[in-house]
Amino acid sequence: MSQNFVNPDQVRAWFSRAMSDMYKSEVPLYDTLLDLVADVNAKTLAEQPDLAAQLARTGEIERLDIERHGAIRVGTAEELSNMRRVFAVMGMQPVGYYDLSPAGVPVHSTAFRATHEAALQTSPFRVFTSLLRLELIDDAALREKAARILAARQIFTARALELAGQFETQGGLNDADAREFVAEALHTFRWHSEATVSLDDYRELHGLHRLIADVVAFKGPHINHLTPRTLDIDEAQAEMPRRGVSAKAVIEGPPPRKCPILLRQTSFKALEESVWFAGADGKAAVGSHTARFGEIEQRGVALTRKGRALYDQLLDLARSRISGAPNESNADAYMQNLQDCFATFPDDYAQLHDQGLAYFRYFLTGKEGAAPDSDLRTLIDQGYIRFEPLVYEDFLPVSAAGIFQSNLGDKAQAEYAQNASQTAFEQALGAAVQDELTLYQDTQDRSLAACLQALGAHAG
Ligand code: OOG
Ligand code: NI
Repeated sequence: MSQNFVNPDQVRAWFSRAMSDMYKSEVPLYDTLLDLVADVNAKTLAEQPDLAAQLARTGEIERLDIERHGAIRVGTAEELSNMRRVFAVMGMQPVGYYDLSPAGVPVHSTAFRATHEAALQTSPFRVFTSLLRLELIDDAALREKAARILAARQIFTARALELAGQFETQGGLNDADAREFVAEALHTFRWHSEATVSLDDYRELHGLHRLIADVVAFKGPHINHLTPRTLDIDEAQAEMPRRGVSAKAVIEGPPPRKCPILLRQTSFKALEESVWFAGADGKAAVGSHTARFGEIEQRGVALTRKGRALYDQLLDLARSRISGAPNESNADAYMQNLQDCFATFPDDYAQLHDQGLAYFRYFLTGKEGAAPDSDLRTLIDQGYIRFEPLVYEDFLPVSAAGIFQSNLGDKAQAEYAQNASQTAFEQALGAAVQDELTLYQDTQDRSLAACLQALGAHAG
C-alpha cells in the first residue's frame, strides 16, 4: 500500500531539520554561523541581481536556506553498512569514493546524498561518511584493542534498525513510523560526554592519531560539523573574525572566480569539550576532547571529467609552487599563487559549456517556433534554449584533507604505506558507490531531452 508511505525525500528533509536543531543546542557557535551565512547571502543577493535571477531560474534559491552537509566517522564495516541502510530510508545513496590516506588521515569515505535533481531540490542534505582504517595502524596490540572496543558498541538504537528493516521489506514507512524513525536515527549522531574507555586508553589511542581516539573512545559517531552554504565565501571568511569566530587560515578549493566551480570551504577550529572517562576504581576521571567544528562552503558548477582533470592539474601546480601547509603568515601569497595558476581555467559559462568543461541544465526560454530539425547549437544560438550551471553536490578529497588537518592540530602528519582501496570500502559498505559524473550527466541529459521534446525537436 505504497500510497501510505512517506516520500524518502520528506524523511530526509525532516531529519536534516532535526539534526540542525540538535546541533544548535549542542554547539551554540553553529547558530552564530547560520546567522552569519544568512546575512552574507542576503547582502550578496541584494548586490548581485544577475546572480539572484540565475538562482531564481534554476530553483536554487528555494533550497539555499535549508542546504547543509554534515560529517561522521565510523569504526567498523558493520557500522558502515548499517549506516547505508539507515540513510536509504531517507533517500540517500553512497556517491563517490574518497581516499584520505595520502593526506595522513587513516580513513576512506563516501558521501550519502540524494541522486536525482528533483530529490536534491526537496532536500540537498548530504553526510560525508568516513570509515576508520585500523589496518593502517602498525601496532598490532593497539589495533586489536581498538577493534575489541569497537566490536562492543552498538551505535544504532534497536528500534532504528528495526524500522530500517521494515522499510526494506515493505518498501517504505508510514507517517507515524517515519517520524519515529527520524527521532530514533538522531540518537546515533548525538554528542556523548562520557567516553567508553579509560583516560589511559584514550591517551594511548590519541597518541596513535587523534582521529582514532575520536572514533574509538565514544559511544557513537557524533556529527562533527554541519555546514551551511554561502553565496560569497570570501565575504563569510572576512566576517568570521568580526563575529568572534577564528577561521582557518585559507579557503580550501579553487580561487575566487566570476563563475564558481566545484566547492570552496573554510572552517573554524574544533571546540575543546570536557569528557568523563571510565576510571579503573569505578570513579570517573575528567578529561577533554576536541572533535566538533564549524564549516562554511560555497558551491559552484560541477565539472566534467575533462574539467576536473584541468582542476586537479592546476591545483597540483599551485601546490608544487608553495612549500608547506598554508598558514596565517602566507595566506595572501597562497591565494595569489592559486589565482595565478588558475588563470588558464576559463571563467565564463559559455566557454565552460562549449569546451565541455562543466555540466549544465537546459531550460526553455519561452520563445516558440523552432524549426523541427534544429540541433542544440542552433536552438541555443537562436534563443530557444538557455543553459544554467549544474551545482556540484559532492566533496573534494584535497579540501577534505585540509579540513581534517586544520581540526586535528598542527602536529606532523602520519604517513601511510597503503593507499586507495575502493573495493575494500565497498565490501565494508555492502554496496558499490555511485559514480558522481554519471549522475551529473544524467541530470544534464534529462533537462535537454525535456527541452527538445517540448520544442518538438530532436538531439542534433
Ligand atoms: C570530514 C571532513 C570532510 C568536507 O566538507 O570536506 C568534510 C571529517 O572531518 O570527518 O566534511
Ligand atoms: Ni564538511
